[in-house]
Amino acid sequence: MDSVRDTLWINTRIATCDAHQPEPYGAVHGHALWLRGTHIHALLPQEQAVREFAGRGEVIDAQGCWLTPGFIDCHTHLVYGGNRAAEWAQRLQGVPYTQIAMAGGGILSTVRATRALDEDELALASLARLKALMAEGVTTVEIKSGYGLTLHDEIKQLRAAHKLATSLPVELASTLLSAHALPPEFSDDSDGYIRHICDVILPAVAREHLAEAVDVFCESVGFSPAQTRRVFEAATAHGLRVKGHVEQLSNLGGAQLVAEFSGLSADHIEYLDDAGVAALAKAGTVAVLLPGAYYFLGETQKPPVAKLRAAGVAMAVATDLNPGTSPFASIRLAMNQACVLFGLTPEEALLGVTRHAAQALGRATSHGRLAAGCVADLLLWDIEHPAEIMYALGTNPLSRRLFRGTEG
Ligand code: DI6
Ligand code: FE
Repeated sequence: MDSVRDTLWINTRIATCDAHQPEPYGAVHGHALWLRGTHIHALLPQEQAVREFAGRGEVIDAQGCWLTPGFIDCHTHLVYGGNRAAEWAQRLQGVPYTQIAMAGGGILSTVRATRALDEDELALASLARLKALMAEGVTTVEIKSGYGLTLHDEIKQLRAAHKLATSLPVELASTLLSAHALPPEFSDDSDGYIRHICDVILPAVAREHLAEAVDVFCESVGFSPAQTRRVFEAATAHGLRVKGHVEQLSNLGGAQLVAEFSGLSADHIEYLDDAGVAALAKAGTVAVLLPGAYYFLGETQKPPVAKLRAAGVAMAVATDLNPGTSPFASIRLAMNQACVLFGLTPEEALLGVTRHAAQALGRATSHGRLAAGCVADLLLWDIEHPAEIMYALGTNPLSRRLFRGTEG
Protein backbone atom coordinates (compact mmCIF):
# COMPACT_ATOMS: atom_id res chain seq x y z
CA MET A 1 0.00 0.00 0.00
CA ASP A 2 2.78 2.39 -0.99
CA SER A 3 1.28 3.99 -4.05
CA VAL A 4 2.11 7.55 -3.01
CA ARG A 5 5.47 8.64 -4.31
CA ASP A 6 7.87 10.59 -2.08
CA THR A 7 10.68 12.70 -3.48
CA LEU A 8 13.19 14.91 -1.70
CA TRP A 9 14.82 17.88 -3.42
CA ILE A 10 18.21 18.69 -1.92
CA ASN A 11 20.99 21.20 -2.59
CA THR A 12 18.54 23.75 -3.81
CA ARG A 13 17.93 27.39 -3.05
CA ILE A 14 14.25 27.82 -2.40
CA ALA A 15 12.20 30.95 -3.14
CA THR A 16 9.16 29.87 -1.17
CA CYS A 17 7.16 33.09 -1.89
CA ASP A 18 5.65 32.39 1.52
CA ALA A 19 4.87 35.37 3.76
CA HIS A 20 6.04 33.38 6.77
CA GLN A 21 9.61 33.39 5.45
CA PRO A 22 11.13 36.79 6.23
CA GLU A 23 13.88 36.89 3.60
CA PRO A 24 13.34 38.47 0.16
CA TYR A 25 11.49 36.07 -2.15
CA GLY A 26 10.64 34.08 0.98
CA ALA A 27 14.01 32.44 0.44
CA VAL A 28 15.23 29.66 2.70
CA HIS A 29 18.74 28.28 2.69
CA GLY A 30 20.06 24.87 3.59
CA HIS A 31 16.59 23.36 3.40
CA ALA A 32 15.17 20.44 1.45
CA LEU A 33 11.72 20.18 -0.10
CA TRP A 34 9.85 16.94 0.55
CA LEU A 35 7.08 16.08 -1.91
CA ARG A 36 4.47 13.41 -1.29
CA GLY A 37 2.38 12.57 -4.32
CA THR A 38 0.69 15.69 -5.59
CA HIS A 39 1.46 17.89 -2.59
CA ILE A 40 4.29 19.37 -0.57
CA HIS A 41 4.79 17.30 2.56
CA ALA A 42 7.44 19.37 4.32
CA LEU A 43 10.17 21.97 4.06
CA LEU A 44 12.94 21.00 6.47
CA PRO A 45 16.57 21.77 7.26
CA GLN A 46 18.45 19.55 4.84
CA GLU A 47 20.26 17.33 7.35
CA GLN A 48 17.08 16.58 9.22
CA ALA A 49 15.18 16.00 5.99
CA VAL A 50 17.77 13.55 4.64
CA ARG A 51 17.73 11.63 7.93
CA GLU A 52 13.95 11.38 8.13
CA PHE A 53 13.53 10.67 4.41
CA ALA A 54 16.03 7.77 4.28
CA GLY A 55 14.66 4.91 2.19
CA ARG A 56 11.30 6.54 1.45
CA GLY A 57 11.88 7.44 -2.19
CA GLU A 58 13.96 9.33 -4.69
CA VAL A 59 16.41 12.03 -3.67
CA ILE A 60 16.99 14.68 -6.33
CA ASP A 61 20.14 16.79 -6.22
CA ALA A 62 19.28 20.23 -7.62
CA GLN A 63 22.97 21.24 -7.68
CA GLY A 64 22.36 24.71 -6.33
CA CYS A 65 19.56 25.69 -8.70
CA TRP A 66 16.64 27.80 -7.47
CA LEU A 67 13.17 26.40 -6.86
CA THR A 68 10.06 28.57 -7.12
CA PRO A 69 6.36 27.80 -7.00
CA GLY A 70 4.71 27.09 -10.35
CA PHE A 71 3.54 30.31 -11.98
CA ILE A 72 -0.07 31.39 -12.04
CA ASP A 73 -1.29 33.52 -14.93
CA CYS A 74 -4.40 34.93 -13.27
CA HIS A 75 -5.81 36.93 -16.22
CA THR A 76 -5.92 35.65 -19.81
CA HIS A 77 -8.28 35.55 -22.76
CA LEU A 78 -6.24 32.86 -24.48
CA VAL A 79 -9.06 30.90 -26.12
CA TYR A 80 -10.02 32.73 -29.31
CA GLY A 81 -10.05 32.44 -33.08
CA GLY A 82 -8.09 34.50 -35.57
CA ASN A 83 -5.78 37.38 -34.77
CA ARG A 84 -5.76 41.17 -35.05
CA ALA A 85 -2.40 41.89 -36.63
CA ALA A 86 -4.04 43.95 -39.39
CA GLU A 87 -5.85 46.06 -36.80
CA TRP A 88 -2.57 46.58 -35.01
CA ALA A 89 -1.01 47.84 -38.22
CA GLN A 90 -3.91 50.32 -38.44
CA ARG A 91 -3.36 51.46 -34.88
CA LEU A 92 0.28 52.06 -35.66
CA GLN A 93 -0.95 54.50 -38.32
CA GLY A 94 -2.67 56.46 -35.55
CA VAL A 95 -6.22 55.05 -35.41
CA PRO A 96 -7.10 54.77 -31.68
CA TYR A 97 -8.33 51.51 -30.11
CA THR A 98 -11.60 53.08 -28.97
CA GLN A 99 -12.35 54.21 -32.55
CA ILE A 100 -11.62 50.74 -33.95
CA ALA A 101 -13.87 49.22 -31.27
CA MET A 102 -16.73 51.62 -32.06
CA ALA A 103 -16.46 50.80 -35.77
CA GLY A 104 -17.19 47.13 -35.09
CA GLY A 105 -13.56 46.07 -35.12
CA GLY A 106 -11.64 45.31 -32.00
CA ILE A 107 -13.25 42.76 -29.74
CA LEU A 108 -16.11 42.14 -32.19
CA SER A 109 -13.79 41.03 -34.95
CA THR A 110 -12.40 38.36 -32.62
CA VAL A 111 -16.00 37.47 -31.73
CA ARG A 112 -16.69 36.73 -35.41
CA ALA A 113 -13.53 34.60 -35.72
CA THR A 114 -14.32 32.74 -32.50
CA ARG A 115 -17.93 32.03 -33.44
CA ALA A 116 -16.71 30.55 -36.74
CA LEU A 117 -14.87 27.72 -34.98
CA ASP A 118 -16.36 24.73 -33.21
CA GLU A 119 -15.21 23.64 -29.78
CA ASP A 120 -12.41 21.38 -30.99
CA GLU A 121 -11.14 23.87 -33.53
CA LEU A 122 -11.12 26.57 -30.88
CA ALA A 123 -9.16 24.40 -28.46
CA LEU A 124 -6.68 23.56 -31.21
CA ALA A 125 -6.31 27.21 -32.24
CA SER A 126 -5.44 28.08 -28.63
CA LEU A 127 -3.13 25.17 -27.88
CA ALA A 128 0.15 26.82 -28.87
CA ARG A 129 -0.60 29.82 -26.65
CA LEU A 130 -1.20 27.69 -23.59
CA LYS A 131 1.88 25.58 -24.31
CA ALA A 132 3.98 28.74 -24.59
CA LEU A 133 2.82 29.88 -21.14
CA MET A 134 3.55 26.44 -19.72
CA ALA A 135 7.04 26.40 -21.23
CA GLU A 136 7.85 29.43 -19.06
CA GLY A 137 6.56 27.77 -15.93
CA VAL A 138 2.82 28.45 -15.80
CA THR A 139 1.07 25.66 -13.89
CA THR A 140 -2.27 27.41 -13.25
CA VAL A 141 -3.98 29.56 -15.84
CA GLU A 142 -7.11 31.64 -15.74
CA ILE A 143 -9.03 31.73 -19.02
CA LYS A 144 -12.02 33.97 -19.72
CA SER A 145 -14.87 33.68 -22.14
CA GLY A 146 -16.00 36.89 -23.77
CA TYR A 147 -15.43 36.24 -27.47
CA GLY A 148 -18.65 34.25 -27.95
CA LEU A 149 -21.30 36.60 -26.53
CA THR A 150 -24.18 34.18 -27.15
CA LEU A 151 -25.22 31.38 -24.84
CA HIS A 152 -23.98 28.80 -27.34
CA ASP A 153 -20.67 30.49 -28.10
CA GLU A 154 -19.82 31.45 -24.51
CA ILE A 155 -20.38 27.86 -23.43
CA LYS A 156 -18.38 26.63 -26.41
CA GLN A 157 -15.48 28.89 -25.46
CA LEU A 158 -15.51 27.74 -21.83
CA ARG A 159 -15.75 24.08 -22.86
CA ALA A 160 -12.80 24.58 -25.21
CA ALA A 161 -10.82 26.00 -22.29
CA HIS A 162 -11.68 22.98 -20.14
CA LYS A 163 -10.83 20.58 -22.97
CA LEU A 164 -7.46 22.25 -23.48
CA ALA A 165 -6.55 22.29 -19.82
CA THR A 166 -7.55 18.69 -19.13
CA SER A 167 -5.33 17.53 -22.01
CA LEU A 168 -2.24 19.14 -20.47
CA PRO A 169 -0.48 19.24 -17.08
CA VAL A 170 -1.97 22.57 -16.05
CA GLU A 171 -4.82 23.72 -13.81
CA LEU A 172 -7.59 25.90 -15.19
CA ALA A 173 -9.51 28.66 -13.44
CA SER A 174 -12.30 29.60 -15.83
CA THR A 175 -14.14 32.91 -15.81
CA LEU A 176 -17.33 34.03 -17.50
CA LEU A 177 -16.79 37.36 -19.26
CA SER A 178 -19.94 37.66 -21.34
CA ALA A 179 -20.06 41.34 -20.37
CA HIS A 180 -16.99 42.03 -22.50
CA ALA A 181 -18.58 43.76 -25.49
CA LEU A 182 -22.04 44.32 -26.88
CA PRO A 183 -22.83 41.61 -29.45
CA PRO A 184 -24.48 42.57 -32.76
CA GLU A 185 -27.67 40.75 -31.67
CA PHE A 186 -28.17 43.41 -29.00
CA SER A 187 -26.78 46.52 -30.67
CA ASP A 188 -28.52 49.56 -29.19
CA ASP A 189 -29.84 47.45 -26.30
CA SER A 190 -27.02 47.02 -23.86
CA ASP A 191 -29.43 46.72 -20.90
CA GLY A 192 -31.18 43.93 -22.79
CA TYR A 193 -27.88 42.11 -23.23
CA ILE A 194 -27.08 42.51 -19.52
CA ARG A 195 -30.53 41.01 -18.75
CA HIS A 196 -29.74 38.12 -21.13
CA ILE A 197 -26.44 37.53 -19.31
CA CYS A 198 -28.07 37.60 -15.88
CA ASP A 199 -31.15 35.55 -16.78
CA VAL A 200 -29.82 33.08 -19.34
CA ILE A 201 -26.05 32.81 -19.86
CA LEU A 202 -24.86 33.10 -16.27
CA PRO A 203 -27.35 30.58 -14.80
CA ALA A 204 -26.54 28.03 -17.53
CA VAL A 205 -22.81 28.40 -17.02
CA ALA A 206 -23.21 28.10 -13.25
CA ARG A 207 -25.40 25.00 -13.65
CA GLU A 208 -22.77 23.29 -15.80
CA HIS A 209 -19.91 24.38 -13.52
CA LEU A 210 -18.13 25.92 -16.49
CA ALA A 211 -16.87 28.99 -14.63
CA GLU A 212 -15.84 29.75 -11.08
CA ALA A 213 -15.92 33.53 -11.39
CA VAL A 214 -17.60 36.29 -13.36
CA ASP A 215 -15.84 39.29 -14.89
CA VAL A 216 -17.16 42.52 -16.45
CA PHE A 217 -15.45 45.07 -18.70
CA CYS A 218 -16.56 48.17 -16.79
CA GLU A 219 -15.57 50.99 -19.14
CA SER A 220 -17.04 53.63 -21.45
CA VAL A 221 -16.47 51.26 -24.40
CA GLY A 222 -17.74 48.36 -22.25
CA PHE A 223 -20.46 48.37 -19.59
CA SER A 224 -21.52 50.96 -17.02
CA PRO A 225 -21.10 50.60 -13.24
CA ALA A 226 -24.90 50.12 -12.93
CA GLN A 227 -24.79 47.26 -15.44
CA THR A 228 -21.71 45.83 -13.78
CA ARG A 229 -23.57 45.82 -10.48
CA ARG A 230 -26.42 43.80 -12.01
CA VAL A 231 -24.01 41.17 -13.32
CA PHE A 232 -22.22 41.02 -9.96
CA GLU A 233 -25.55 40.54 -8.17
CA ALA A 234 -26.47 37.67 -10.48
CA ALA A 235 -23.03 36.09 -10.07
CA THR A 236 -23.24 36.30 -6.30
CA ALA A 237 -26.73 34.79 -6.34
CA HIS A 238 -25.30 31.80 -8.23
CA GLY A 239 -22.40 31.38 -5.82
CA LEU A 240 -19.76 32.70 -8.23
CA ARG A 241 -16.99 35.10 -7.24
CA VAL A 242 -16.56 38.38 -9.10
CA LYS A 243 -13.69 40.33 -10.59
CA GLY A 244 -13.51 43.28 -12.94
CA HIS A 245 -11.70 44.90 -15.84
CA VAL A 246 -11.79 48.31 -14.20
CA GLU A 247 -10.23 51.77 -14.55
CA GLN A 248 -8.24 50.70 -17.63
CA LEU A 249 -9.00 53.65 -19.91
CA SER A 250 -10.86 55.93 -17.47
CA ASN A 251 -12.06 55.97 -13.86
CA LEU A 252 -15.67 54.88 -13.36
CA GLY A 253 -15.33 53.63 -9.78
CA GLY A 254 -15.37 50.01 -10.91
CA ALA A 255 -12.76 49.00 -8.35
CA GLN A 256 -15.03 50.12 -5.49
CA LEU A 257 -17.79 48.04 -7.00
CA VAL A 258 -15.57 44.95 -7.16
CA ALA A 259 -14.54 45.58 -3.55
CA GLU A 260 -18.16 46.02 -2.46
CA PHE A 261 -18.86 42.48 -3.70
CA SER A 262 -15.72 41.13 -1.94
CA GLY A 263 -14.29 40.53 -5.40
CA LEU A 264 -11.23 38.44 -6.05
CA SER A 265 -9.43 41.07 -8.09
CA ALA A 266 -9.58 44.45 -9.78
CA ASP A 267 -7.64 44.23 -13.02
CA HIS A 268 -5.81 46.85 -15.15
CA ILE A 269 -6.48 49.81 -12.78
CA GLU A 270 -4.27 52.34 -14.54
CA TYR A 271 -6.79 55.08 -13.60
CA LEU A 272 -7.43 53.83 -10.05
CA ASP A 273 -7.80 56.77 -7.62
CA ASP A 274 -7.20 57.04 -3.87
CA ALA A 275 -10.73 55.94 -3.01
CA GLY A 276 -10.25 52.89 -5.22
CA VAL A 277 -6.96 52.00 -3.54
CA ALA A 278 -8.60 52.32 -0.12
CA ALA A 279 -11.53 50.15 -1.19
CA LEU A 280 -9.24 47.37 -2.45
CA ALA A 281 -7.19 47.49 0.74
CA LYS A 282 -10.27 47.27 2.92
CA ALA A 283 -11.83 44.38 0.99
CA GLY A 284 -8.60 42.40 0.55
CA THR A 285 -9.16 42.46 -3.20
CA VAL A 286 -6.04 41.82 -5.29
CA ALA A 287 -4.82 44.47 -7.74
CA VAL A 288 -3.94 42.70 -10.98
CA LEU A 289 -1.42 44.61 -13.09
CA LEU A 290 -1.44 43.96 -16.83
CA PRO A 291 1.57 45.77 -18.29
CA GLY A 292 1.29 43.97 -21.63
CA ALA A 293 -1.87 45.91 -22.54
CA TYR A 294 -0.38 49.18 -21.26
CA TYR A 295 2.68 48.58 -23.42
CA PHE A 296 0.88 47.37 -26.54
CA LEU A 297 -1.67 50.23 -26.49
CA GLY A 298 1.09 52.77 -25.89
CA GLU A 299 -0.68 54.05 -22.78
CA THR A 300 0.93 56.63 -20.55
CA GLN A 301 -1.23 56.49 -17.41
CA LYS A 302 0.42 54.04 -15.00
CA PRO A 303 -1.33 52.18 -12.19
CA PRO A 304 -0.71 53.76 -8.75
CA VAL A 305 1.84 51.16 -7.67
CA ALA A 306 3.39 53.23 -4.88
CA LYS A 307 -0.04 53.87 -3.36
CA LEU A 308 -1.06 50.22 -3.66
CA ARG A 309 2.20 49.22 -2.01
CA ALA A 310 1.75 51.74 0.80
CA ALA A 311 -1.83 50.58 1.39
CA GLY A 312 -0.74 46.95 1.56
CA VAL A 313 -2.82 45.85 -1.44
CA ALA A 314 -1.55 42.56 -2.87
CA MET A 315 -0.39 43.08 -6.45
CA ALA A 316 -0.53 40.30 -9.02
CA VAL A 317 0.95 40.38 -12.51
CA ALA A 318 -0.60 38.63 -15.50
CA THR A 319 -0.30 38.49 -19.28
CA ASP A 320 -3.87 39.55 -20.23
CA LEU A 321 -3.09 37.33 -23.24
CA ASN A 322 -5.59 38.44 -25.92
CA PRO A 323 -5.43 39.26 -29.63
CA GLY A 324 -6.28 42.96 -29.35
CA THR A 325 -4.34 44.55 -26.55
CA SER A 326 -1.77 42.05 -25.26
CA PRO A 327 -0.93 39.29 -27.77
CA PHE A 328 1.94 37.99 -25.62
CA ALA A 329 2.04 34.38 -24.45
CA SER A 330 4.86 35.11 -22.03
CA ILE A 331 4.52 35.41 -18.27
CA ARG A 332 8.22 36.30 -18.05
CA LEU A 333 7.65 39.24 -20.39
CA ALA A 334 4.75 40.39 -18.18
CA MET A 335 7.06 40.23 -15.14
CA ASN A 336 9.78 42.13 -16.97
CA GLN A 337 7.28 44.78 -18.11
CA ALA A 338 5.86 45.10 -14.60
CA CYS A 339 9.35 45.97 -13.39
CA VAL A 340 10.45 48.24 -16.24
CA LEU A 341 7.13 49.99 -16.96
CA PHE A 342 5.38 49.98 -13.57
CA GLY A 343 8.34 50.01 -11.19
CA LEU A 344 7.77 46.72 -9.40
CA THR A 345 10.78 45.09 -7.84
CA PRO A 346 11.69 41.66 -9.22
CA GLU A 347 10.56 40.24 -5.89
CA GLU A 348 7.15 41.91 -6.26
CA ALA A 349 6.90 40.61 -9.83
CA LEU A 350 7.66 37.07 -8.67
CA LEU A 351 5.08 37.31 -5.87
CA GLY A 352 2.74 38.71 -8.52
CA VAL A 353 2.75 35.44 -10.44
CA THR A 354 2.81 33.19 -7.38
CA ARG A 355 1.33 34.04 -3.98
CA HIS A 356 -0.66 37.09 -5.03
CA ALA A 357 -1.89 35.49 -8.26
CA ALA A 358 -3.09 32.52 -6.21
CA GLN A 359 -5.04 34.94 -4.01
CA ALA A 360 -6.53 36.55 -7.13
CA LEU A 361 -7.91 33.13 -8.08
CA GLY A 362 -9.19 32.24 -4.61
CA ARG A 363 -6.40 29.69 -4.16
CA ALA A 364 -4.33 31.41 -1.48
CA THR A 365 -4.24 28.45 0.89
CA SER A 366 -3.19 25.83 -1.66
CA HIS A 367 -1.24 27.49 -4.48
CA GLY A 368 1.53 30.00 -5.14
CA ARG A 369 3.83 29.08 -2.25
CA LEU A 370 6.32 26.34 -1.45
CA ALA A 371 5.02 25.31 1.94
CA ALA A 372 3.72 22.15 3.56
CA GLY A 373 0.22 21.33 2.37
CA CYS A 374 0.42 23.28 -0.89
CA VAL A 375 0.22 21.64 -4.30
CA ALA A 376 3.52 20.28 -5.65
CA ASP A 377 3.60 22.67 -8.60
CA LEU A 378 7.19 23.85 -8.80
CA LEU A 379 9.89 25.13 -11.10
CA LEU A 380 13.62 24.55 -11.10
CA TRP A 381 15.65 27.43 -12.50
CA ASP A 382 19.23 27.34 -13.68
CA ILE A 383 20.06 30.79 -12.29
CA GLU A 384 22.16 32.49 -9.63
CA HIS A 385 19.63 35.17 -8.62
CA PRO A 386 15.80 35.08 -8.78
CA ALA A 387 15.76 38.32 -10.80
CA GLU A 388 17.23 36.34 -13.71
CA ILE A 389 13.82 34.74 -14.17
CA MET A 390 12.53 37.98 -15.69
CA TYR A 391 15.77 39.72 -16.64
CA ALA A 392 16.94 38.31 -19.97
CA LEU A 393 14.15 37.30 -22.31
CA GLY A 394 14.62 35.22 -25.43
CA THR A 395 16.39 32.45 -23.58
CA ASN A 396 14.62 30.43 -20.92
CA PRO A 397 16.47 29.39 -17.77
CA LEU A 398 13.66 27.06 -16.66
CA SER A 399 15.20 23.61 -16.40
CA ARG A 400 12.43 21.50 -14.85
CA ARG A 401 8.70 21.97 -14.32
CA LEU A 402 6.60 19.87 -11.95
CA PHE A 403 2.82 19.84 -11.98
CA ARG A 404 1.25 17.99 -9.03
CA GLY A 405 4.58 16.34 -8.31
CA THR A 406 5.06 15.03 -11.82
CA GLU A 407 7.49 16.38 -14.36
CA GLY A 408 6.04 17.68 -17.58
N1 DI6 B 1 -9.64 44.90 -21.80
C1 DI6 B 1 -8.63 44.47 -22.53
O1 DI6 B 1 -7.52 44.89 -22.52
C2 DI6 B 1 -9.10 43.34 -23.33
N2 DI6 B 1 -10.43 43.18 -22.88
C3 DI6 B 1 -10.70 44.10 -22.04
O2 DI6 B 1 -11.78 44.18 -21.51
C4 DI6 B 1 -9.08 43.59 -24.80
C5 DI6 B 1 -9.62 42.42 -25.53
C6 DI6 B 1 -9.58 42.61 -27.01
O3 DI6 B 1 -9.28 43.70 -27.52
O4 DI6 B 1 -9.84 41.62 -27.72
FE1 FE C 1 -8.30 41.37 -20.02
